[in-house]
Amino acid sequence: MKPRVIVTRRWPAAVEQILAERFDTTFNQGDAPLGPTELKAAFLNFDAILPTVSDKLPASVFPDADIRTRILANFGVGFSHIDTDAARARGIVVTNTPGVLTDCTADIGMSLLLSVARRAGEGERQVRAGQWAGWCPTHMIGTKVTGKTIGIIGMGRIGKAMAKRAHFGFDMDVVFYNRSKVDDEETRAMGARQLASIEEVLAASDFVSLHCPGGAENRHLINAERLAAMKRGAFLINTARGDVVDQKALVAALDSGTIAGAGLDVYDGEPDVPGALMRMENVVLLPHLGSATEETRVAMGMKAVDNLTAFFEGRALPDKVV
Ligand code: 8YV
Repeated sequence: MKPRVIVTRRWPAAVEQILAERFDTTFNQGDAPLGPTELKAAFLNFDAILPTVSDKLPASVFPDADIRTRILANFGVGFSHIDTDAARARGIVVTNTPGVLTDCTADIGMSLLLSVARRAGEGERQVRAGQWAGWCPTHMIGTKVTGKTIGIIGMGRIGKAMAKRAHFGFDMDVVFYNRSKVDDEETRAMGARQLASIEEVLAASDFVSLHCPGGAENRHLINAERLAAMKRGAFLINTARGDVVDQKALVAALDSGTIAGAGLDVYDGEPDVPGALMRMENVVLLPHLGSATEETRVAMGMKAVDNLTAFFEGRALPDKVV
């Protein structure tokens, strides 16, 4: 008997094909996100659930008895949408897909940084609206990127990839905050300096880029006080998780000129995006595209397949988080 597996959203076709060959797989043909009732039922009926960031899995969705599910093989590196304590308490294993989305997420981070500094979104809107009156020396003046200082909050794989692009591509100085000490070949090669506090990084940086996990531990890590600690004229880039930033405080800081702009790929409560942000010209808004390339999405799916296959063959799990 093949294990019963449910894939909560559509995945790249090549990966779905392998899943269908190896497992008794149920796909979500309509691709609509599952609600709490459907997710709860999935725990009772499937040996494995393959969720994504669009599946909210708080403790209340985990049934207390008759659970069939033994593994949540998450499609994505971030897993703050899963209550890992609830999983652990029920003996459910959780895996993720690190490594394969590092470069593409950093690329989107850099795209946001460049777009907001050089007013690319605003410029594109002007051209498309037929409102461009032609070149002049004072038209849509932005902020120079090359040679500035970038502050990385969370110097993990993606933080380092972002810093590398900024330093080697744009000659930027790199400062960073990370809870544990980071002292390796990669950071030394960039001349990156680890500072003792988030406040020190904020004070030193022309661009602040967030690369820490979401969830309770980092909720509203960037709040009104910390936005005020940034340089006036600095930009905030978020490709991590929306809840890391207090969105109301961000709107206020952008409104009052406390910071110059923001580039966002993630939102608290996405896909809802605050109307106030949508009305601001100095904000670049992307719809969570960090890992959205053909190569990366296939690689993420294959990682989930590897984790799942290892689990059901009783082998060590490549990417176990619980
Ligand atoms: C994924 C991401 O597409 O992997 C992550 O943590 O943020 C995204 O790039 C998403 O999480 C899929 O579940």
